[in-house]
Amino acid sequence: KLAPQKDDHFTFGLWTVGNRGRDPFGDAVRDTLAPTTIVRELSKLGAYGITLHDNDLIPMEATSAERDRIVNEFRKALDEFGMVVPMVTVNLFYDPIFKDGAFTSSAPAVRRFAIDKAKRAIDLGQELGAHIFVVWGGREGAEVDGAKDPRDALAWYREGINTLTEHIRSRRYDMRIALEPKPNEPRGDIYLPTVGSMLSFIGTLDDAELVGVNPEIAHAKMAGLNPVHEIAQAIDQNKLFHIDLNDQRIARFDQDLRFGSDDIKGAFYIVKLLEDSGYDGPLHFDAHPYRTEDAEGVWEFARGSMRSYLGYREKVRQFHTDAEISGVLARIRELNETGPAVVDSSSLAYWRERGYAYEKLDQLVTELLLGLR
Ligand code: 3MF
Ligand code: MG
Ligand code: MG
Ligand code: MG
Repeated sequence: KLAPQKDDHFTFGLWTVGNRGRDPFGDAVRDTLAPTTIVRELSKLGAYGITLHDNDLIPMEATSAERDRIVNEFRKALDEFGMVVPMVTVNLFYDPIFKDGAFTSSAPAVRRFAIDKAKRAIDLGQELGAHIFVVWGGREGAEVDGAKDPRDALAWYREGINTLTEHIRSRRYDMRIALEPKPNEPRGDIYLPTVGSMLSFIGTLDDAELVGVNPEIAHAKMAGLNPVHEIAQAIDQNKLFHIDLNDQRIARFDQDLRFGSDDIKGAFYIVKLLEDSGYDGPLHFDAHPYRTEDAEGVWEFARGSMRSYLGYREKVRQFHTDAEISGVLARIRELNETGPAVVDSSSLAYWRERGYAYEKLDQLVTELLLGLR
């Protein structure tokens, strides 16, 4: 029942299972995994596809001959193991060139370099068959607001994204851009920190139709927000182009925990929202195995991510078919639709005193998730 199938559309970033466990206080604890090994192992576990940053596959300084050789070898592995690449992204955060921003760098030369790098990553995505290009502006932020006017930064950011949509249109690629908000880390503050701010920014772009969002559960939680509401707002505006599934404790550093491993009720409502809304894009895991893990733990992490999603999906099915839960939901509807039709002086007391039966509903969901139903 919890065995992942290709048509579940589970995908992983090369950088997720490939994460070597470095943190700000400690060095790598695992060896580098070859991209082709990741493709093979994830395919065996039932994943549908792989996503990548340009530099997860192609080193920053590769010659064009090296690049072509690497891409060919990777495509061979994709074909051999029946894996697809639905999304490609660009690394605009690792290289020290980007320490004061990429699209929002104060230096025009860096901004131009960042835009060209992103265009090349879009071309790579096209070559690998991707239809989504994610942009996470990890260095688009500031610690010193005196050094750069945030209005300039936003204008440069807009110019960068406008150039990318223009590139996609002029090449006639079947590709859309998904912007990924994050409130902070690695910058002290990152511009456009939430889904809501990203959606409003998208409305100011030249080609807003081509641009949506890639919400990440952990990023919403780092800002103390409710990911269900963030994702719902994206769905409401037809802008949920992609999603990063993981988990996170509130008020901590970026943990990138395995999806559904920390906040069980929160994960349940995320899966419920995705399933009930008919989201049919990739179910993409952007998380890291614990730093304590060896290679075996890495594949446990991957297996667990997919099993958990399927487990939550099964709980959503049970939610919809559980007679007692359906009964409470019917009672809630009835309470709302019967009773005095207007709130006026004669019905004030009724509307003040009535209950909503949410305690009962919440307890039933809790028991469902505890496996007691
Ligand atoms: C950082 C992230 C990023 C983005 C990725 C774009 C390295 O917290 O979530 O992962 O998801 O760069 O897809
Ligand atoms: Mg993240
Ligand atoms: Mg992410
Ligand atoms: Mg991260």
